[in-house]
Amino acid sequence: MKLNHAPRRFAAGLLLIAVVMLTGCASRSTRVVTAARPNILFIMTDDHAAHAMSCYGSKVNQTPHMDRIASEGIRFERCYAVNSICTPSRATILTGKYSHKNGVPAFNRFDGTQPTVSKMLQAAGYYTAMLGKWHLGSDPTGFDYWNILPGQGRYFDPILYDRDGSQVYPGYATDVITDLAIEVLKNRPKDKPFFLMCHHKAPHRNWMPDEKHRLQFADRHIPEPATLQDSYEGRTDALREQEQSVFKDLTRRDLKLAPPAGLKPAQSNQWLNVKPTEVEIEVNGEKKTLTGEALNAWKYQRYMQDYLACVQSVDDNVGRLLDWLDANGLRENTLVIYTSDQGFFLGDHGLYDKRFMYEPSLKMPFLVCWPGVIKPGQVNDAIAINCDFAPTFLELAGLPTPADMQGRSLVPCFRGERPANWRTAMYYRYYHDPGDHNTRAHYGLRTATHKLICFWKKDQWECYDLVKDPDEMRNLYSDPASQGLVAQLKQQLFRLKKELQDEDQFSAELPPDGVDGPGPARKNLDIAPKTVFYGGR
Ligand SMILES: [Ca+2]
Repeated sequence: MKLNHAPRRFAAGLLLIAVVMLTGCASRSTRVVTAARPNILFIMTDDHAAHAMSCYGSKVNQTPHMDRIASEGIRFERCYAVNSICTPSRATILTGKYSHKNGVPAFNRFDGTQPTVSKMLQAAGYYTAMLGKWHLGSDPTGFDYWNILPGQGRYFDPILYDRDGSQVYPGYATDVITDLAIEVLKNRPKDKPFFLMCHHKAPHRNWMPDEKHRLQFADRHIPEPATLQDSYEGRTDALREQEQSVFKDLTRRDLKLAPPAGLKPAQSNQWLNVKPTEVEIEVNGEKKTLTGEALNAWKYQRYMQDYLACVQSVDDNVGRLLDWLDANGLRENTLVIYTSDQGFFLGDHGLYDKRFMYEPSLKMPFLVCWPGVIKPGQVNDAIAINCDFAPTFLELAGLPTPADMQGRSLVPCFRGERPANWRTAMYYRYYHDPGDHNTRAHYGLRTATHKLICFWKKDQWECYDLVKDPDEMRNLYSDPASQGLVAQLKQQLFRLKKELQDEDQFSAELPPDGVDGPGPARKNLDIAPKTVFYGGR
């Protein structure tokens, strides 16, 4: 295996800082270097958009505990998913590779025999553990301990399974997964650094909050985004054809409308899957039927109230974990990361879900703190991608990045540095077409200032000036004055596509679905989500 040794030097420097900080004596470094490799606590949620975090300037909620990670460490402003959907992002994080290299372009099963960062950390002496939402079809490899939700898992009384079998955990998934994370940390071998992936289900669809947080948001009016009523003028067919519209595609199940009494289970299911064009609600004891614009506005509120309530529970639980690290003397030598597998549309362009390369979906929140080593309160605008996470973990462990990983370590950025030849653009590719939301396949390029998107099956293009038009409303692709820009971006796009060895693998045919099917250790598990309905109000 050809190895890139440059990151090793960065790691050595960083470890030395940690050693000096921890021991006050560099001469003992040989013995202490191994001990000083930081613990890594990687907290990842599912579908948490950066613009639903106050440290990213949210207009809709406050996340004080996540903000604590940002204020004590570093907030990345430009961290992007290379394929904005759950399973592919998880495969990319584990392998440091794009979908066309790790074999997971859509909801297909991950081949766990391939090299992963968890295997490399484990071999280097880390205690490795994985908890919560895995969603890769095959069972985890490279972890000393794992306990995961089958498929999507459920919000209430979740089932998790490990090597030995499955168990129902009474309670709310976000609390349960945090409890389990604390248990793992308590029981870990103390003579090794740990790498813990703590993956929450929340705030994934269908956004089911616990009662405490639901009530916090139940009567709150959530401001609408400026692009909620986007008419898609000047854009390609893709926006008009998608089926992830807040107004048109939320089902009664998503909206938590209660099925009429007396329906048989199959009928009830059918009723819940309807995308309603009228909804009866009750206000101050009076029944009222909503249609048209009033119903649209109500759907947005219900969606966002539930989504944000799920996020709030995550924020509380992030606080619990940080407090636990503090109380147990682990903060100083634990690097904590908070991220999400991709972004999400919060009514932006009238949408929910992700998939598209537009900013709300492309952008991942990425916060890192490591007290004493990472200077507090930093904001970094280097273009980072989820392929970078694995090389980052490896450098923290003093390991080089294998040459076939497609990301670079972000550790220099933690120190406020921008390494020479850092990428000036990132490449994106989405495959799952038509998928669950009839989202057209596309690839594209994002630079610090512009974006070019190609919906390749129809040869339709979009181009945006992200400085003048951050909401991506004005497609410049056919604008006569922008033809030089478009040509230059196209050249860059195809150069990057070639460099990354994207030879249109999976463009004609996707591997079969497999992530929600029965895996080796989860036969006969009840994986159906249980929905709590609270009706119209
Ligand atoms: Ca996701």
